[in-house]
Amino acid sequence: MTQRPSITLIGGGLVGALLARQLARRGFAVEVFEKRPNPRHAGFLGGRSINLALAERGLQALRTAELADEVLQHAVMMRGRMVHAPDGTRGLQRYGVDDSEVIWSASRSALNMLLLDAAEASGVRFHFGQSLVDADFTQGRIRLADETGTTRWHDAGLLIGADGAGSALRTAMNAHAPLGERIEPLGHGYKELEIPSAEALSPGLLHASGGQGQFAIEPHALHIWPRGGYMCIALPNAEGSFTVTLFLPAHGAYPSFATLPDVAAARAFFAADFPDLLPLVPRFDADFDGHPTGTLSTLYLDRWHLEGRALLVGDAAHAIVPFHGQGMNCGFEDTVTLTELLAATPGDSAGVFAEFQRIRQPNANAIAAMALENYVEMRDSVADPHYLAKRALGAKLAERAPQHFMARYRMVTFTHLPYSYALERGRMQDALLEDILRDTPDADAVDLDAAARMLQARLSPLPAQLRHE
Ligand code: FAD
Ligand code: E1W
Repeated sequence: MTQRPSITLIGGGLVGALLARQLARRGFAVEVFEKRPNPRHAGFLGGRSINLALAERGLQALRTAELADEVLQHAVMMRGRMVHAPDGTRGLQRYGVDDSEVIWSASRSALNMLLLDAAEASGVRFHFGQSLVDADFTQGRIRLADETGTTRWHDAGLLIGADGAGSALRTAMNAHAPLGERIEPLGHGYKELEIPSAEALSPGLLHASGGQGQFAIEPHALHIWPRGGYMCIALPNAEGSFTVTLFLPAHGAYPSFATLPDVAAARAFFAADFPDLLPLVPRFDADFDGHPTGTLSTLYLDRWHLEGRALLVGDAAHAIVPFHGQGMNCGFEDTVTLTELLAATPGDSAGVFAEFQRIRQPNANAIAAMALENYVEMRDSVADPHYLAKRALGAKLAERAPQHFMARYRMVTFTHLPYSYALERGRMQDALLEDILRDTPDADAVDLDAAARMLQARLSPLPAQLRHE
């Protein structure tokens, strides 16, 4: 039998906890050092709710860990995007034809706790309140600080960093041998606000908004208020509330976070640009003042590993902007690839780490690019006639020739096709749509038989097995 190295994971967040579970189930001894205190202890509960969209890739990883059903029990189904136009009208654009193509809103803290419980049940040992501050890769040791700031050295096994976008393991690796780090700030920040459950809002408002049971607005949707250079979104929480996120330029001309110096200015901006949303956020002032303004960047590295000694996964290796809702989903895919590779050749960590990067880096780069593009698409193009014509023609072609055309959003969100394939295929499909619309700008006037023939001549069929490989 091949010797299985013991594994030292840094970070017990979403990706670290799931990876720990997967590795333990494959027979690895895993210990995890997590900076924050144990979230399952009293004191943590009752914090504000932040949620994330879980899509097919993340779900598939959870299935391999036998956790998908349990996660979905606590999640809220989102059937499509509900677009709230500046004039107050709204409309649901379904993500798929039926409820087999939906995404799920999950509570970040509940999901994290479920994954910690599951990893522990598989034999993982967690050390909370222990943050990595340094690593000695020659000696195979890490330096840890406890909550009092006291540090100690600890003999580490194979080191894996799942410690997020600000990874301390990455900093230590980079000091040992440069990783070719490049951080590209988006220049936009975000602020989280809360729409309480309908019963917590006034009865008058409940009536005015249509009274969706305990939810103030349609629960089974991802809500978007596109406004050109910026936008708000809202995702439902199982308890009936919604978490709203305002995305806005950090600096520059009004409106930007820099031009909203106090909460009165922020409220005036909201009243002018999101008049239908503001009444649903009764604690606007406290939320805006009390919640930090988040920053957004894309992280690119030339190398994710230090020979066979240390590897970065999840946001620590490839943090992206959140506009495709794929950061966690991508990190969850990482855990499946890495676990398979390590289980296949546990004695060759250098080979495994290199192979992991070879497989995952092109995909991480592809979703990074698509996430950036989706911000522009979300906030601006929803009202752009050319964009709408392209989308309409794409929908017609997908119906007419489903083996040859699939919207990029669907490839990313509802299949396991590599992200790099979705990006490349999307470019080719886009070029075709542009060519057709150059001659016939009105999507309804396009000769669909001719367009389908052109599509079949120019593009190879999509892979046959689309949903489950
Ligand atoms: P993290 O979740 O950041 O976890 C890192 C862990 O490491 C934390 O527990 C942290 O405490 C710990 N840690 C940090 N430093 C140390 C240290 N020195 N020592 C020990 N432990 C340490 N993704 C989606 O798929 N869908 C979405 O809808 C979505 N929405 C998003 C919205 C926003 C506004 C943002 C910012 C991101 C969103 N994402 C979404 C992305 C998602 O949050 C990340 O991709 C995901 O959290 C990455 O998981 P991770 O485990 O790699 O990192
Ligand atoms: C999803 C934070 C976040 C999370 C998401 C999405 C968006 C916009 C944002 C992309 C999307 C689920 N998206 N939704 N509708 N069109 N594109 O699909 O997760 Cl801002």
